[in-house]
Amino acid sequence: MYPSFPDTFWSFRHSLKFIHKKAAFPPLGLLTIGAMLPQEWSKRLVDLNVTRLTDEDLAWADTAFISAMVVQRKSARQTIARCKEAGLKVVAGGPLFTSEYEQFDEVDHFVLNEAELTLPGFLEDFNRGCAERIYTTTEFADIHKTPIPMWQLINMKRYATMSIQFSRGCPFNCDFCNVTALFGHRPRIKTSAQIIAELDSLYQGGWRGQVFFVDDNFIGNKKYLMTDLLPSLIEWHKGKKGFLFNTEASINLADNEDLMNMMVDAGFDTVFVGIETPDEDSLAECNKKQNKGRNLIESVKSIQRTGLQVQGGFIVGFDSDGPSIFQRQIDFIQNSGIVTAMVGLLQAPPGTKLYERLKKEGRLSGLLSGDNVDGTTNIIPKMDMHQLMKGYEKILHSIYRPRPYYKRIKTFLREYKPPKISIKLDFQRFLAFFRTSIRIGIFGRERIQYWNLMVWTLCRCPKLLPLAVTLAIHGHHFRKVCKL
Ligand code: B12
Repeated sequence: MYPSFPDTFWSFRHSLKFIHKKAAFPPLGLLTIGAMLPQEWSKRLVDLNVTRLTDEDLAWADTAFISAMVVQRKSARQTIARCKEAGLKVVAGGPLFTSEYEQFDEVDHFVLNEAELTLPGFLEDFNRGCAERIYTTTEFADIHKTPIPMWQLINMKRYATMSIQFSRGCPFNCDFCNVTALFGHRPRIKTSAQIIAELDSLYQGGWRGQVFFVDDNFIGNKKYLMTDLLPSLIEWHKGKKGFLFNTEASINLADNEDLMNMMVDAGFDTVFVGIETPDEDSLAECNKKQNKGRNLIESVKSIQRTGLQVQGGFIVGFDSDGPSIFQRQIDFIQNSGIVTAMVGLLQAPPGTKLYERLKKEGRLSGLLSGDNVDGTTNIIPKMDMHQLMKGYEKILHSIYRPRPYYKRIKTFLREYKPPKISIKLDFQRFLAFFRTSIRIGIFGRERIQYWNLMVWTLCRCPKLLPLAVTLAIHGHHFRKVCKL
């Protein structure tokens, strides 16, 4: 079972209706677990983001395996309660339970951390009828053994994007990020053969469209990428249409032109990068070495010029942030042409260096909401909280209101080199354009900016029209989530 997401930045809930999809991403953790459970077990996957949990589902099952992130906490509680009422055993795993299992008394068994390591022990005991309450480990798994996700458990048509994972872990040590604590400092990778097999299974399952490489940092092992995985992906793409990739990577991607070109040739069109802040002192404070001492705008633009759209994460609330930080962030975002800019307050997840420091300083307060873009935080900032909140709201207003948002799309499209590989304009995409033109182009308050962008794009580079429409749809979603 996969609990539902609230209406967040990354849920893309308000964008999905334009393309007639129910959820943005499938629950990759559960699909992977599905393939690790005994073959002879009958399995059903109930993703509450695309379907309802029925009484018939509950009557059919005898054990519920539940996965969630912290942001799904509320729905996870409700789902667990329903399963228990129906007399099911509940087995829980994934990020939410790994970080706060003590809060879930009703769960029968916790299989925490990476299931490659903890699930076999649980299954052995479970089959013998003597399963313990908690299975955990301090080791990191060898993902060469991770099986192909069991795509048969979902109806792919309900999702906007499919996901696959090439690596876990990140070579950097940003002090607010828990990735190294959770997944290690040395990136662990799958082989190219594993990735090609996963892509083949998606292709044979009928998927055509976007595939998200859900890596913490896709370029953690550049050597293997350039000598093995990317050449294999370039080869795999030949003769196949309708597949595009996106991923997450660090800004030093901009330093390697060959790597960027190979990614584009392999079918990548978007990359999410943690920019965080244009302030050098704040970058030093959080140990974001890879972003320091460089012209960040120029790095972003050189990635865009290669044919990769850059999405960016930004943070305010560092100790070094002064009152000018809000306008500096706004100017940076507008000038960089980062259309999808995720701006959050600094938060300190347990397990991070930042958490330990603020604990010592007595500057932690309350639980994390699990959504790092909802304007909440568990830290007591140096800056006055009221000033920080006001500044934060100012950033959201200044980057997502229609006028600056559409201006930023143009800044981006001016720089962006349209990649050779693209998804053809089929009937579904045409319908999405039609719906957008009615909902945004006629009824939306941003209609003037919308039509202006359409005409501008048609005249400048008609090939980029589908991208312009997609970004217009995302803007609509961001304004709804930010209540602008
Ligand atoms: C892809 C991804 C996303 C995607 C898609 C998420 C989705 N719906 O699938 C997007 C971009 C939307 C996203 C958004 C966010 N994300 Co995110 N995301 C990831 C990422 C990079 C990969 C997740 C993944 O698919 N992994 C691959 C699968 C195979 O791994 P897995 O799910 O962890 O499953 C393994 C184990 O956990 C376990 N397992 C999982 N479930 C179960 C269940 C059972 C029963 C068992 C036995 C075992 C088990 O077995 C699996 C194999 O080992 C992870 C980091 C990471 N490396 O995992 C962060 C991560 C999950 N995200 C995180 C966060 C905080 C967020 C956001 C709140 C942050 C934000 N930037 O705004 C948002 C919230 C989402 C929302 N809609 O509001 C945190 C979660 C922390 C927590 N304790 O909850 C993580 C861990 C990153 C981090 N630095 O801490 N995210």
